Amino acid sequence: MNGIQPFNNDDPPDFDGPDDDQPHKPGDGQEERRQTGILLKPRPKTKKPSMYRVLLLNDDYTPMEFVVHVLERFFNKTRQEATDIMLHVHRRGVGVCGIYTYEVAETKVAQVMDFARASEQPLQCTMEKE
Ligand code: TYC
Repeated sequence: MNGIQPFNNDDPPDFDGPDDDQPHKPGDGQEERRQTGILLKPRPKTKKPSMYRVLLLNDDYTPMEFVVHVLERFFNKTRQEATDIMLHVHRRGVGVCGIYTYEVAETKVAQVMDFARASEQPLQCTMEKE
């Protein structure tokens, strides 16, 4: 197989006349009929969303237990996972809490920053495109 799927006879193609080879505008749904004259079965156009890493930054003041609590509460980590991530951030300066779509990542960052501020901790949380 060459990966090209012609329409079968149950699903007759509708030629739209002798000017079928006319140029067309991008996005008009005609892309699959260009050049070859072979009609390809149109696939629904789905796009994977871009993903974003939510990062915690180390500082010298925020208690380790507070960071572990943040990871459990906002990132649904177990105590062991949270401890591992916290220690990674403590030692390396930065670490990944989770990877989310833009809106979810943005919400997590805001939740952590609000909670840290309300708790008078300097903990910093940010996000970056994957
Ligand atoms: N370095 C902090 C301490 O020694 C602990 C800490 C870990 C702070 C991770 C922030 O994102 C952080 N108390």
